[in-house]
Amino acid sequence: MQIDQNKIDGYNSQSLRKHERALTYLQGEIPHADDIIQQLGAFQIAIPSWALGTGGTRFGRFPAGGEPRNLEEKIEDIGLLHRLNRASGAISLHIPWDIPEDPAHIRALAAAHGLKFDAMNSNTFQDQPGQAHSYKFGSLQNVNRDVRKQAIEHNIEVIRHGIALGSESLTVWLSDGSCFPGQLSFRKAFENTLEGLQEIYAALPDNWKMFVEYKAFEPNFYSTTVGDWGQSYLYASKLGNKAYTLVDLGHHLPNANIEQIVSLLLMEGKLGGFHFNDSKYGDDDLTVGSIKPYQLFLIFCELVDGMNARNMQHATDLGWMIDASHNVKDPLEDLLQSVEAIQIAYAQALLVDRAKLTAAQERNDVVAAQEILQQAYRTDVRPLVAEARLRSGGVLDPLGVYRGEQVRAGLIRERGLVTIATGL
Ligand code: AFD
Ligand code: MN
Ligand code: MN
Repeated sequence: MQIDQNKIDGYNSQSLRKHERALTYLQGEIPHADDIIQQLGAFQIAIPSWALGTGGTRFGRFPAGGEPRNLEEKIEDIGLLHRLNRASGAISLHIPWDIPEDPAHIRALAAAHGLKFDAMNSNTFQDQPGQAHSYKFGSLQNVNRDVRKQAIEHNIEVIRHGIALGSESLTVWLSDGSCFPGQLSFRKAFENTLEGLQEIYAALPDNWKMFVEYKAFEPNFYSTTVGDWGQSYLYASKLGNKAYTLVDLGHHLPNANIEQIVSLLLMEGKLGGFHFNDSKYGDDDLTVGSIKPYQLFLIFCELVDGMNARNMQHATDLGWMIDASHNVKDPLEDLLQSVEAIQIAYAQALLVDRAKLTAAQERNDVVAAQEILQQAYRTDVRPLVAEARLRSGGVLDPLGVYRGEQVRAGLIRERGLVTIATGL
Protein backbone atom coordinates (compact mmCIF):
# COMPACT_ATOMS: atom_id res chain seq x y z
CA MET A 1 0.00 0.00 0.00
CA GLN A 2 1.85 3.10 -1.23
CA ILE A 3 1.10 6.75 -0.31
CA ASP A 4 2.82 9.01 -2.81
CA GLN A 5 5.13 11.83 -1.73
CA ASN A 6 2.95 14.58 -3.30
CA LYS A 7 0.02 13.58 -1.11
CA ILE A 8 2.30 13.45 1.91
CA ASP A 9 3.65 16.91 1.11
CA GLY A 10 0.07 18.08 0.75
CA TYR A 11 -0.87 16.76 4.17
CA ASN A 12 2.24 18.33 5.68
CA SER A 13 1.65 21.78 4.13
CA GLN A 14 -1.88 22.02 5.52
CA SER A 15 -0.69 22.16 9.12
CA LEU A 16 2.92 23.25 8.72
CA ARG A 17 2.37 26.88 9.80
CA LYS A 18 0.72 25.85 13.05
CA HIS A 19 3.54 23.39 13.65
CA GLU A 20 6.22 25.99 12.95
CA ARG A 21 4.68 28.44 15.45
CA ALA A 22 4.60 25.78 18.17
CA LEU A 23 8.12 24.61 17.36
CA THR A 24 9.53 28.16 17.42
CA TYR A 25 7.96 28.69 20.84
CA LEU A 26 9.53 25.49 22.22
CA GLN A 27 12.91 26.31 20.70
CA GLY A 28 12.70 29.62 22.54
CA GLU A 29 11.81 27.93 25.82
CA ILE A 30 14.16 24.91 25.61
CA PRO A 31 17.83 25.71 24.88
CA HIS A 32 18.63 22.12 23.87
CA ALA A 33 15.47 21.62 21.77
CA ASP A 34 17.44 20.78 18.65
CA ASP A 35 19.50 18.16 20.49
CA ILE A 36 16.25 16.54 21.58
CA ILE A 37 14.97 16.58 18.00
CA GLN A 38 18.18 14.96 16.84
CA GLN A 39 17.96 12.24 19.53
CA LEU A 40 14.34 11.59 18.63
CA GLY A 41 15.30 11.20 14.98
CA ALA A 42 17.80 8.47 15.88
CA PHE A 43 15.40 6.59 18.16
CA GLN A 44 13.84 3.56 16.43
CA ILE A 45 11.18 1.31 17.93
CA ALA A 46 10.86 -2.27 16.69
CA ILE A 47 7.41 -3.46 15.69
CA PRO A 48 6.39 -7.04 16.56
CA SER A 49 5.16 -9.05 13.59
CA TRP A 50 2.31 -10.44 15.71
CA ALA A 51 0.89 -6.97 16.44
CA LEU A 52 -0.06 -6.29 12.82
CA GLY A 53 -3.22 -8.32 13.13
CA THR A 54 -6.09 -8.41 15.58
CA GLY A 55 -4.76 -10.34 18.56
CA GLY A 56 -7.95 -11.40 20.26
CA THR A 57 -8.31 -12.91 23.70
CA ARG A 58 -9.09 -16.45 24.91
CA PHE A 59 -12.74 -15.45 24.54
CA GLY A 60 -12.53 -14.69 20.86
CA ARG A 61 -11.04 -12.68 18.04
CA PHE A 62 -12.80 -10.11 15.87
CA PRO A 63 -10.59 -9.52 12.83
CA ALA A 64 -11.23 -6.21 11.11
CA GLY A 65 -10.01 -7.12 7.64
CA GLY A 66 -6.92 -6.15 5.72
CA GLU A 67 -4.61 -8.08 8.00
CA PRO A 68 -1.29 -9.28 6.57
CA ARG A 69 -1.53 -12.83 5.15
CA ASN A 70 2.18 -13.59 5.18
CA LEU A 71 5.58 -12.33 6.22
CA GLU A 72 5.96 -10.17 3.11
CA GLU A 73 2.74 -8.27 3.91
CA LYS A 74 3.82 -7.87 7.54
CA ILE A 75 7.02 -6.25 6.32
CA GLU A 76 5.03 -4.03 3.95
CA ASP A 77 2.75 -2.91 6.78
CA ILE A 78 5.68 -1.96 9.00
CA GLY A 79 7.26 -0.29 5.99
CA LEU A 80 4.11 1.83 5.74
CA LEU A 81 4.29 2.78 9.42
CA HIS A 82 7.96 3.66 9.01
CA ARG A 83 7.20 5.69 5.87
CA LEU A 84 4.87 7.81 7.95
CA ASN A 85 6.69 8.12 11.30
CA ARG A 86 10.32 7.27 10.39
CA ALA A 87 10.59 5.70 13.85
CA SER A 88 9.53 2.08 13.21
CA GLY A 89 12.72 0.96 11.51
CA ALA A 90 12.76 -2.65 12.72
CA ILE A 91 10.63 -5.78 12.81
CA SER A 92 10.70 -8.48 15.47
CA LEU A 93 9.78 -11.95 14.24
CA HIS A 94 8.13 -14.86 16.01
CA ILE A 95 9.17 -18.39 15.07
CA PRO A 96 7.55 -20.63 13.79
CA TRP A 97 4.88 -18.14 12.78
CA ASP A 98 7.33 -16.09 10.66
CA ILE A 99 9.70 -18.70 9.24
CA PRO A 100 11.17 -17.09 6.09
CA GLU A 101 10.94 -19.39 3.02
CA ASP A 102 13.65 -17.36 1.30
CA PRO A 103 15.68 -15.38 3.89
CA ALA A 104 17.64 -13.43 1.28
CA HIS A 105 14.41 -12.25 -0.36
CA ILE A 106 12.87 -11.35 3.01
CA ARG A 107 16.01 -9.52 4.07
CA ALA A 108 16.05 -7.55 0.80
CA LEU A 109 12.35 -6.71 1.10
CA ALA A 110 12.86 -5.42 4.64
CA ALA A 111 15.87 -3.37 3.55
CA ALA A 112 13.82 -1.86 0.71
CA HIS A 113 11.43 -0.58 3.40
CA GLY A 114 14.31 0.66 5.58
CA LEU A 115 13.73 -2.08 8.15
CA LYS A 116 16.20 -4.11 10.21
CA PHE A 117 15.47 -7.33 12.05
CA ASP A 118 15.25 -6.79 15.78
CA ALA A 119 15.12 -9.63 18.34
CA MET A 120 13.86 -13.06 17.27
CA ASN A 121 11.20 -14.58 19.54
CA SER A 122 10.99 -18.31 20.23
CA ASN A 123 7.77 -20.11 21.00
CA THR A 124 7.65 -22.92 23.52
CA PHE A 125 4.27 -21.88 24.85
CA GLN A 126 2.28 -23.63 22.14
CA ASP A 127 2.38 -27.15 20.68
CA GLN A 128 2.85 -26.99 16.93
CA PRO A 129 1.27 -29.55 14.55
CA GLY A 130 3.36 -32.70 14.48
CA GLN A 131 5.44 -31.71 17.48
CA ALA A 132 6.97 -34.79 19.14
CA HIS A 133 6.66 -33.66 22.76
CA SER A 134 4.05 -31.43 24.37
CA TYR A 135 4.80 -28.27 26.34
CA LYS A 136 1.67 -28.70 28.43
CA PHE A 137 3.77 -28.97 31.63
CA GLY A 138 6.43 -26.54 30.52
CA SER A 139 9.38 -26.50 28.18
CA LEU A 140 12.85 -25.81 29.61
CA GLN A 141 11.55 -26.59 33.12
CA ASN A 142 9.93 -29.87 32.11
CA VAL A 143 10.66 -32.98 34.16
CA ASN A 144 10.99 -34.89 30.87
CA ARG A 145 14.47 -34.49 29.33
CA ASP A 146 13.11 -35.03 25.80
CA VAL A 147 10.75 -32.06 26.17
CA ARG A 148 13.58 -29.87 27.44
CA LYS A 149 15.79 -30.99 24.56
CA GLN A 150 13.07 -30.16 22.01
CA ALA A 151 12.72 -26.64 23.48
CA ILE A 152 16.48 -26.10 23.41
CA GLU A 153 16.66 -27.23 19.78
CA HIS A 154 13.76 -24.92 18.87
CA ASN A 155 15.55 -21.91 20.33
CA ILE A 156 18.75 -22.81 18.51
CA GLU A 157 16.73 -23.08 15.28
CA VAL A 158 15.35 -19.58 15.97
CA ILE A 159 18.91 -18.28 16.31
CA ARG A 160 19.73 -19.85 12.93
CA HIS A 161 16.78 -18.07 11.29
CA GLY A 162 17.89 -14.83 12.92
CA ILE A 163 21.46 -15.14 11.65
CA ALA A 164 20.15 -15.51 8.09
CA LEU A 165 18.16 -12.27 8.49
CA GLY A 166 20.79 -10.18 10.25
CA SER A 167 19.13 -10.18 13.65
CA GLU A 168 21.49 -10.03 16.64
CA SER A 169 19.31 -11.01 19.56
CA LEU A 170 17.02 -13.72 20.86
CA THR A 171 14.18 -13.09 23.29
CA VAL A 172 13.23 -16.08 25.39
CA TRP A 173 9.85 -15.72 27.04
CA LEU A 174 8.92 -18.92 28.88
CA SER A 175 5.31 -19.45 29.85
CA ASP A 176 6.58 -22.23 32.11
CA GLY A 177 5.32 -22.45 35.67
CA SER A 178 2.58 -24.17 37.62
CA CYS A 179 -1.11 -23.77 38.31
CA PHE A 180 -1.28 -25.37 41.71
CA PRO A 181 0.77 -25.66 44.88
CA GLY A 182 2.83 -28.84 44.87
CA GLN A 183 2.69 -29.26 41.11
CA LEU A 184 6.43 -28.77 40.70
CA SER A 185 9.65 -28.30 42.61
CA PHE A 186 10.63 -24.61 42.33
CA ARG A 187 14.30 -25.55 42.64
CA LYS A 188 14.17 -28.31 40.01
CA ALA A 189 12.23 -26.04 37.64
CA PHE A 190 14.87 -23.33 38.08
CA GLU A 191 17.77 -25.77 37.63
CA ASN A 192 16.26 -27.36 34.51
CA THR A 193 15.51 -23.95 33.03
CA LEU A 194 18.99 -22.64 33.74
CA GLU A 195 20.57 -25.72 32.18
CA GLY A 196 18.46 -25.27 29.04
CA LEU A 197 19.18 -21.56 28.83
CA GLN A 198 22.90 -22.34 29.16
CA GLU A 199 22.74 -24.71 26.16
CA ILE A 200 20.91 -22.05 24.13
CA TYR A 201 23.34 -19.36 25.32
CA ALA A 202 26.27 -21.50 24.13
CA ALA A 203 24.79 -21.42 20.61
CA LEU A 204 24.65 -17.59 20.51
CA PRO A 205 27.02 -15.95 18.02
CA ASP A 206 29.57 -13.66 19.70
CA ASN A 207 27.75 -10.50 18.63
CA TRP A 208 24.32 -11.65 19.81
CA LYS A 209 22.41 -10.88 22.99
CA MET A 210 19.90 -13.09 24.79
CA PHE A 211 16.97 -11.41 26.52
CA VAL A 212 15.37 -13.37 29.36
CA GLU A 213 11.85 -11.99 29.62
CA TYR A 214 9.99 -12.30 32.92
CA LYS A 215 6.24 -12.32 33.57
CA ALA A 216 4.38 -12.47 36.88
CA PHE A 217 1.56 -14.77 35.74
CA GLU A 218 -0.34 -16.15 32.71
CA PRO A 219 -0.71 -18.73 31.30
CA ASN A 220 0.32 -20.29 34.61
CA PHE A 221 -1.55 -18.98 37.61
CA TYR A 222 0.25 -20.24 40.74
CA SER A 223 3.90 -19.75 39.80
CA THR A 224 5.91 -18.66 36.78
CA THR A 225 9.43 -20.01 36.43
CA VAL A 226 10.79 -16.71 35.13
CA GLY A 227 8.30 -14.71 37.15
CA ASP A 228 9.92 -11.43 38.13
CA TRP A 229 12.89 -9.21 37.56
CA GLY A 230 14.88 -10.90 40.34
CA GLN A 231 14.57 -14.34 38.75
CA SER A 232 15.36 -12.99 35.31
CA TYR A 233 18.37 -11.14 36.72
CA LEU A 234 19.51 -14.36 38.44
CA TYR A 235 19.34 -16.33 35.17
CA ALA A 236 20.99 -13.55 33.16
CA SER A 237 23.78 -13.19 35.71
CA LYS A 238 24.47 -16.94 35.77
CA LEU A 239 24.39 -17.17 31.96
CA GLY A 240 27.05 -14.58 31.17
CA ASN A 241 27.71 -11.18 29.62
CA LYS A 242 25.56 -11.76 26.54
CA ALA A 243 22.43 -12.35 28.64
CA TYR A 244 20.14 -9.59 29.83
CA THR A 245 16.77 -9.01 31.40
CA LEU A 246 13.88 -7.91 29.23
CA VAL A 247 11.22 -5.70 30.84
CA ASP A 248 7.72 -6.05 29.42
CA LEU A 249 5.65 -3.29 31.00
CA GLY A 250 2.59 -5.54 31.24
CA HIS A 251 4.39 -8.28 33.16
CA HIS A 252 4.35 -6.94 36.69
CA LEU A 253 2.00 -7.33 39.60
CA PRO A 254 -0.32 -4.33 40.03
CA ASN A 255 1.40 -1.15 41.26
CA ALA A 256 4.92 -2.55 40.87
CA ASN A 257 7.47 0.24 40.73
CA ILE A 258 8.78 -0.47 37.24
CA GLU A 259 10.91 2.64 37.06
CA GLN A 260 12.83 1.46 40.15
CA ILE A 261 13.34 -1.99 38.57
CA VAL A 262 14.61 -0.36 35.39
CA SER A 263 16.98 1.89 37.34
CA LEU A 264 18.58 -1.02 39.23
CA LEU A 265 18.85 -3.37 36.24
CA LEU A 266 20.48 -0.56 34.25
CA MET A 267 22.84 0.15 37.18
CA GLU A 268 23.95 -3.51 37.04
CA GLY A 269 24.36 -3.47 33.25
CA LYS A 270 21.76 -6.22 32.92
CA LEU A 271 18.86 -4.33 31.31
CA GLY A 272 18.55 -5.66 27.77
CA GLY A 273 15.46 -4.00 26.51
CA PHE A 274 11.73 -3.41 26.64
CA HIS A 275 8.42 -4.64 25.40
CA PHE A 276 6.32 -1.49 25.58
CA ASN A 277 2.58 -1.57 26.15
CA ASP A 278 0.16 -0.35 28.79
CA SER A 279 -2.18 -2.08 31.16
CA LYS A 280 -4.78 -1.56 33.84
CA TYR A 281 -5.00 -5.03 35.37
CA GLY A 282 -2.47 -7.47 33.94
CA ASP A 283 -0.81 -8.26 30.64
CA ASP A 284 -3.51 -6.30 28.85
CA ASP A 285 -1.26 -5.34 25.97
CA LEU A 286 -2.99 -1.95 25.58
CA THR A 287 -1.71 0.99 23.58
CA VAL A 288 1.51 2.40 25.04
CA GLY A 289 0.82 5.39 27.27
CA SER A 290 -2.95 5.03 27.06
CA ILE A 291 -3.49 4.22 30.75
CA LYS A 292 -0.38 5.25 32.75
CA PRO A 293 1.54 7.84 30.69
CA TYR A 294 3.21 9.29 33.81
CA GLN A 295 4.68 5.86 34.66
CA LEU A 296 6.03 5.65 31.09
CA PHE A 297 7.64 9.07 31.55
CA LEU A 298 9.18 8.05 34.90
CA ILE A 299 10.58 4.90 33.29
CA PHE A 300 12.19 7.02 30.60
CA CYS A 301 13.58 9.38 33.25
CA GLU A 302 15.41 6.41 34.80
CA LEU A 303 16.52 5.21 31.38
CA VAL A 304 17.97 8.54 30.33
CA ASP A 305 19.70 8.99 33.70
CA GLY A 306 20.97 5.40 33.83
CA MET A 307 22.13 5.28 30.21
CA ASN A 308 23.93 8.61 30.56
CA ALA A 309 25.65 7.35 33.71
CA ARG A 310 26.97 4.39 31.69
CA ASN A 311 27.76 6.43 28.56
CA MET A 312 25.32 4.30 26.58
CA GLN A 313 23.90 5.21 23.20
CA HIS A 314 20.19 5.73 23.78
CA ALA A 315 19.13 4.60 20.33
CA THR A 316 21.25 1.46 19.98
CA ASP A 317 22.38 0.08 23.33
CA LEU A 318 19.02 -1.25 24.47
CA GLY A 319 16.26 -3.14 22.64
CA TRP A 320 13.23 -0.85 22.14
CA MET A 321 10.17 -2.78 21.06
CA ILE A 322 6.41 -2.69 21.32
CA ASP A 323 4.64 -5.84 22.43
CA ALA A 324 0.91 -5.37 22.31
CA SER A 325 -2.19 -7.09 21.10
CA HIS A 326 -5.04 -5.25 19.46
CA ASN A 327 -8.63 -6.26 19.90
CA VAL A 328 -10.85 -3.27 19.20
CA LYS A 329 -8.52 -0.98 17.26
CA ASP A 330 -7.02 -1.02 13.80
CA PRO A 331 -3.59 -2.53 14.58
CA LEU A 332 -1.71 -0.04 12.42
CA GLU A 333 -3.44 2.95 14.04
CA ASP A 334 -2.65 1.51 17.46
CA LEU A 335 1.01 1.09 16.52
CA LEU A 336 1.24 4.67 15.21
CA GLN A 337 -0.19 5.84 18.55
CA SER A 338 2.20 3.62 20.52
CA VAL A 339 5.32 4.79 18.72
CA GLU A 340 4.36 8.43 19.28
CA ALA A 341 3.65 7.80 22.99
CA ILE A 342 7.13 6.36 23.41
CA GLN A 343 8.70 9.29 21.57
CA ILE A 344 6.78 11.79 23.74
CA ALA A 345 7.87 10.11 26.99
CA TYR A 346 11.47 10.01 25.78
CA ALA A 347 11.41 13.69 24.76
CA GLN A 348 9.87 14.70 28.10
CA ALA A 349 12.54 12.72 29.97
CA LEU A 350 15.22 14.56 27.98
CA LEU A 351 13.76 17.83 29.29
CA VAL A 352 14.45 16.97 32.93
CA ASP A 353 17.13 19.18 34.43
CA ARG A 354 19.19 16.41 36.03
CA ALA A 355 21.58 18.76 37.86
CA LYS A 356 18.70 20.66 39.47
CA LEU A 357 16.96 17.38 40.34
CA THR A 358 20.09 15.96 41.97
CA ALA A 359 20.58 19.17 43.95
CA ALA A 360 16.98 19.02 45.18
CA GLN A 361 17.47 15.37 46.16
CA GLU A 362 20.70 16.18 47.99
CA ARG A 363 18.88 18.74 50.13
CA ASN A 364 15.79 16.60 50.54
CA ASP A 365 13.68 19.22 48.84
CA VAL A 366 10.83 16.91 47.91
CA VAL A 367 8.59 19.53 46.40
CA ALA A 368 11.34 20.98 44.20
CA ALA A 369 12.26 17.50 42.98
CA GLN A 370 8.66 16.71 42.14
CA GLU A 371 8.18 20.06 40.43
CA ILE A 372 11.24 19.48 38.22
CA LEU A 373 9.79 16.19 37.00
CA GLN A 374 6.27 17.50 36.58
CA GLN A 375 7.47 20.58 34.73
CA ALA A 376 9.03 18.27 32.12
CA TYR A 377 6.02 15.95 32.05
CA ARG A 378 3.59 18.85 31.58
CA THR A 379 5.48 20.22 28.58
CA ASP A 380 3.76 19.51 25.27
CA VAL A 381 6.72 18.10 23.33
CA ARG A 382 4.69 16.92 20.35
CA PRO A 383 6.11 19.67 18.07
CA LEU A 384 9.62 18.30 18.80
CA VAL A 385 8.47 14.78 17.91
CA ALA A 386 6.75 16.04 14.75
CA GLU A 387 9.84 18.02 13.74
CA ALA A 388 12.02 14.94 14.17
CA ARG A 389 9.64 13.07 11.86
CA LEU A 390 9.69 15.83 9.26
CA ARG A 391 13.49 16.12 9.32
CA SER A 392 13.69 12.36 8.76
CA GLY A 393 11.39 12.55 5.74
CA GLY A 394 8.24 11.50 7.56
CA VAL A 395 4.84 13.03 8.02
CA LEU A 396 3.69 15.74 10.39
CA ASP A 397 0.58 13.76 11.36
CA PRO A 398 0.98 10.02 10.63
CA LEU A 399 -2.42 9.02 12.01
CA GLY A 400 -4.11 11.81 10.06
CA VAL A 401 -2.51 10.70 6.81
CA TYR A 402 -3.26 7.04 7.49
CA ARG A 403 -6.92 7.82 8.11
CA GLY A 404 -7.19 10.45 5.42
CA GLU A 405 -5.84 8.04 2.87
CA GLN A 406 -8.24 5.32 4.01
CA VAL A 407 -5.31 2.91 4.20
CA ARG A 408 -7.26 0.29 6.14
CA ALA A 409 -10.02 0.38 3.51
CA GLY A 410 -7.37 -0.07 0.83
CA LEU A 411 -5.85 -3.03 2.63
CA ILE A 412 -9.26 -4.67 3.07
CA ARG A 413 -9.91 -4.21 -0.64
CA GLU A 414 -6.53 -5.79 -1.41
CA ARG A 415 -6.51 -8.53 1.21
CA GLY A 416 -10.06 -8.93 2.38
CA LEU A 417 -11.02 -10.29 5.77
CA VAL A 418 -8.05 -12.44 6.71
CA THR A 419 -7.86 -14.69 9.73
CA ILE A 420 -4.21 -15.06 10.67
CA ALA A 421 -3.56 -17.66 13.34
CA THR A 422 -0.75 -15.89 15.12
CA GLY A 423 -2.55 -13.51 17.42
CA LEU A 424 -1.26 -13.69 20.96
C1 AFD B 1 3.01 -12.64 25.04
C2 AFD B 1 3.83 -12.85 26.29
C3 AFD B 1 5.16 -12.11 26.20
C4 AFD B 1 5.90 -12.37 24.91
C5 AFD B 1 4.97 -12.17 23.73
C6 AFD B 1 5.64 -12.59 22.44
O1 AFD B 1 3.10 -12.36 27.39
O2 AFD B 1 4.95 -10.72 26.36
O3 AFD B 1 6.96 -11.41 24.80
O4 AFD B 1 3.79 -12.94 23.88
O5 AFD B 1 6.07 -13.92 22.53
O6 AFD B 1 2.59 -11.31 25.02
MN1 MN C 1 6.59 -9.38 25.80
MN1 MN D 1 3.04 -10.21 27.31
